[in-house]
Amino acid sequence: MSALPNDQRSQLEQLYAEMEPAHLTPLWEVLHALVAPTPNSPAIAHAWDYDDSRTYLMRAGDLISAEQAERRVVILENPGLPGQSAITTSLYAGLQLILPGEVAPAHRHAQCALRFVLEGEGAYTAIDGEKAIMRPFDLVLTPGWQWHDHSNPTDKPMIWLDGLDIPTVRHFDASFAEKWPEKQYPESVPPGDSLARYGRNLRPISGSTADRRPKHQPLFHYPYAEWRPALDALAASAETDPHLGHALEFLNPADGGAIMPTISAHVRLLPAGFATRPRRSTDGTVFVVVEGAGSAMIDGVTIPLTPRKIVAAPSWRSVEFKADTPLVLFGFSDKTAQEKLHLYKEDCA
Ligand code: GTQ
Repeated sequence: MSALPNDQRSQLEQLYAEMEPAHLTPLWEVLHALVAPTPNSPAIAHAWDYDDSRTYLMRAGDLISAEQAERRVVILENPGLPGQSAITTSLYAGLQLILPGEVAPAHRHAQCALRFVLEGEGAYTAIDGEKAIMRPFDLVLTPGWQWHDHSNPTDKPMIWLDGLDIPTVRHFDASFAEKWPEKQYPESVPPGDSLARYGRNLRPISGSTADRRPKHQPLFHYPYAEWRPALDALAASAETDPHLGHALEFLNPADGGAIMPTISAHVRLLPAGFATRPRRSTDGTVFVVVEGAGSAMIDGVTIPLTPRKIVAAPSWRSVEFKADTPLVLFGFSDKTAQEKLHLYKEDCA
């Protein structure tokens, strides 16, 4: 809105004051903030050091059990979104700890979750009674409304990064959640069953065991042992993309689309010495360093990258990565949700 003469301004202010008790407000004062010419996320670029964050998580482990907490998680809260339990405008992230012998009890909720394993080996998430036994840098999904409990039968702590669409579901006021009456949902099939059926670009044809999993979401475990060699194979056969390096998206084999309705996830490999060209996209993204060293530059701010560092890159901020050694990153965002709404945009310089 252009500047207004004082007299007009004071009469308008009088009108606003009288409108306010009727819960009416003037669009013209806020139009350009509401219908912004380009995205202007309140989220800010931020990085969490794993070892520092882990110290607090382990202290929580001394003070509250997984069962008491239901989920013992330290939330990674974006400094630009205080009090919102959000790492980007649409996504939530947290570090979850399961100590030896603990069970995080079975529940289900409308929200979709992913787990990206950061420490420990041999604990499992059970989804509708099927265990996914977790190893470092495995990706494990909990699609919406599926029963899940987490257990650690090993003698070492198990820690993973949770990524959920909590702010998205909150935006739509569509949250539902239920607890299962027992600690664990009854085991229904052997561990790894769905990976064997749907994880090799194959699927059962028919028969009584063909449809154990929901048709739209048959696979929920994407092991590091499979995705890491896939990145090397891609690097050996394809040119390096100037904006992404060598990048592969995790797919839902049911439809060839993103892993879950609201969350997309990918991995990328940047060869040693490689620097990406600047790129921005409307999907605020959470990155996790899997291996290597280098740096991220987000809107001109340099963030050193070391293993297990977690970085939030908000919507439409210019992102560049530089690899000092071969650098492997995992990333997740709301890209698939934005695509469904015809909102997604990217800009590669
Ligand atoms: O493991 O089910 O970080 O329900 C937040 C909410 C994890 C879970 C979180 C959850 C979970």
